[in-house]
Amino acid sequence: MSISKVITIIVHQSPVHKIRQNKTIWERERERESRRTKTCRNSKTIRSSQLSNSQKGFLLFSQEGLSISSFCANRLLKSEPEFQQMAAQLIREWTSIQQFPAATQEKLVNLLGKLKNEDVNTLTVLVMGKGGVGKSSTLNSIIGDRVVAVSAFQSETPRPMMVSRTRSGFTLNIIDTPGLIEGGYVSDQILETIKSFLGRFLLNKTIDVLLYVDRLDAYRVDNLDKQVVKAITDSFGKEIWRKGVVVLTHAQLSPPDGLNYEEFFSKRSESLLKCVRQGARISKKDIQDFPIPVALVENSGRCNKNENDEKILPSGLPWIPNLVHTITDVALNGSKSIVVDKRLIEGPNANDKGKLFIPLILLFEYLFVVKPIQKWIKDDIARETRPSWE
Ligand SMILES: Nc1nc2c(ncn2[C@@H]2O[C@H](COP(=O)(O)OP(=O)(O)OP(=O)(O)O)[C@@H](O)[C@H]2O)c(=O)[nH]1
Ligand SMILES: [Mg+2]
Repeated sequence: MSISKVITIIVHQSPVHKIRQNKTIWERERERESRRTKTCRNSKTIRSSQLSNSQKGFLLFSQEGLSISSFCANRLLKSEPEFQQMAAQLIREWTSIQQFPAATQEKLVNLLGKLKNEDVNTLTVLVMGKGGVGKSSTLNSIIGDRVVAVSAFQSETPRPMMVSRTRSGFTLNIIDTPGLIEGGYVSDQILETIKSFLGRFLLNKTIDVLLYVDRLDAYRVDNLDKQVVKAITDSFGKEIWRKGVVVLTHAQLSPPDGLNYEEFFSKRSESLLKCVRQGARISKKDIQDFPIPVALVENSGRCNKNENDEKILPSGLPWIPNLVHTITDVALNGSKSIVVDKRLIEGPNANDKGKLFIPLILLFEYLFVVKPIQKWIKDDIARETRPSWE
């Protein structure tokens, strides 16, 4: 019997399933659960061997959005590759779409219909960027549920995580990744973790859209931004930017004095797009042929809403359907999706690339710098005239 079947049975037979159908029992169970979570928090380590399979399955589902013992689930999943694998492969019905207001739901269903009409039945979106910029929050906003952990103060995404949802035969996969910077540099190790995750779960499948996330309310673009773009390009190829969307979070901001919102947005997006162009070494012509769209996002619960209860940008545009619309356009823009093959998984990453040239550079240095200097010193000594008192 497959692992997912076993878990489905466990969950259907678990009290959670029954509780969900009955609100008062559910409420009582939550109280009991919060007591259990406290006990978990107090115990220093949780070993998976201390848990039965049904408890593991139970925790797995709570990690995937049932919001029970998420603390315990987090701990278990962080330490258990086998269960990360199960979580990643779990495809669930996209029921949380019903959390959106009717107007948003209708637009989303229409967009999924548009993809299906073009024979696109699966869409895989890779979310990348620096740490703390709102990658996980954006994933949660698109799904309409808090499926991945979010934190203001520390990285809550230690390794990649794929969330898969189906609706009327269409599957949406979104891969959340850890921030690429560690200790002020692009981390090779994080890039390797992302690649090996893709190799495990998406081998010979495709990445159809890249969401490159940053904040709208950051005023400067620096060399580190360029390094992040370069690292993504070296790992996935220049072509990934043909499938790219620049996503700017914290969109509900007051621009600095002297600029109105539109001006601020256009300056910020221009400088980021320039950084992407330079970091990815894309020519001006290429970028004109394939402009990278920029989408604004406001993940905060304090985001303004319109009369239909949809979260809106300062311009009044409902941003969730707008973001999904942009994703759909990029998916259907005619350029090829990125195939996750062995070459991509095992290929060099940003910082490894130059290492191949190190022996050649050392040889060059020896032959054309060290050797001539040695010869020059020897000749000089030979030419030296001895003083008369010696
Ligand atoms: N006001 C506001 N806060 C946001 C927005 N997006 C994210 N945040 C907050 O920013 C903090 C970091 O968000 P995350 O979604 O965890 O960021 P991340 O990029 O996934 O972070 P790492 O996984 O650590 O790399 C959290 O406190 C979020 O609530 C946004 O659009 N507006
Ligand atoms: Mg995150």
